[in-house]
Amino acid sequence: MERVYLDNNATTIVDPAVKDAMDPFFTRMYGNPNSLHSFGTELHPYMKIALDRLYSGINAGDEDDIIINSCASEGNNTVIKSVYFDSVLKSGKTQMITSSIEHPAVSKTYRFLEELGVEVLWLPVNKDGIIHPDTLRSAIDPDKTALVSIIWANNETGLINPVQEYGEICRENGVPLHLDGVQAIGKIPVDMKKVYADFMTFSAHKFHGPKGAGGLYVREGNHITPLLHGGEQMAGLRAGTVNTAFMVGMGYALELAVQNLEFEAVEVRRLRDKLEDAILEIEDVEIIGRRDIRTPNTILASFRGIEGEAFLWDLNQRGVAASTGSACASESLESNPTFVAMDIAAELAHTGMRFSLSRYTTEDEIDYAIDAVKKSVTRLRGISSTSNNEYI
Ligand code: C6P
Repeated sequence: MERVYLDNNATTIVDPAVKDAMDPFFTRMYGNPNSLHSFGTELHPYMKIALDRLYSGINAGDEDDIIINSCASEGNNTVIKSVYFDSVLKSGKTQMITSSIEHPAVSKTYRFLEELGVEVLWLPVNKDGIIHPDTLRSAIDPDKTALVSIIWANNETGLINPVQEYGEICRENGVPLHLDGVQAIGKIPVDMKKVYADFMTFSAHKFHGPKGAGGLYVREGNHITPLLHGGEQMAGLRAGTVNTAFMVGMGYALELAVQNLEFEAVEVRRLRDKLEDAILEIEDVEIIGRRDIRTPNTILASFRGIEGEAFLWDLNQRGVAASTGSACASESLESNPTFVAMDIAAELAHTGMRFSLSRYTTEDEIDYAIDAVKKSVTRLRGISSTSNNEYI
């Protein structure tokens, strides 16, 4: 086996059928969809199909909006900054709520607003690694809170937050709720008629679509101040020529992802559990978060005594691609935010390894990865227990 890819929370392979669906829009139907001639107008039916697929993929209402953009980081920035412009600056609500386990696309945006004077409440997680609804209930203040933004499923642990309850709490208090849905879509059902959120972000490359394509769901009745001003694309809510190929690819990828949800829940989970059980046979290993409240594809494991970077390097030498945490933060030497938020002992803070599967992961790959992980742990623990370090 040459290489095994177990970093699907960072990005996924593009489904070949999605690639085929995108192909014509690079060299045959390459017009600007805003042009009035046929090169532009011939794209409209394909864009409509893509949008319909996105609406039905998340069960959005007809009057809701989906703004096509470049990635989830853009969607997260758009919502949070829009609320700052609309509510904090104009209506005087001074507080914004988020959690301590957000992706940097949310946490850094909140920190930026904090520097501008917004009072930010960083909700802690409970012992299960999720934000308990009561924590939100006691923090929210209808007179002060301008926005609640919480991650749906965490990218490092896969832990799923009780978002339906958040929706009810926010609705009762008249405070808008934004969900970062990036790691939920394609792994668990995402139904915007069941989950009452005002905004929800997603990114195509997490569900076998292209990189550089994302979407922002906006529930009917909510206002967005654009992050990008300019042309009238997306009804003036996001300027910039629409990447038709990527939009088509994202729509089709979501349709396929939804069709494969049962496969994720059964088969991807089975392979994940097989890997997890094998990891648990290794001494001094801790898996972060209960299995039953995690996305079916994700494991975050702490291997006591093994430094994450060294482990990653060793696994990579053996052809196994995993991750010490979020790919965006992999160059930072800070502790993994989930470990910090979950108050996991400091000596474990740099020992986490994330393994994330997809519907393309095979049984042979998992068997190979199990063997590689065990060999790697044996080697690295051997190194740290010998004073004469002959391996380095
Ligand atoms: N997380 C990870 O390794 P973009 O890249 O902008 O499409 O997605 C950003 C993003 C936002 N929210 C969540 C919950 C995410 O997981 C990500 C991407 C990857 O965990 C890459 S940093």
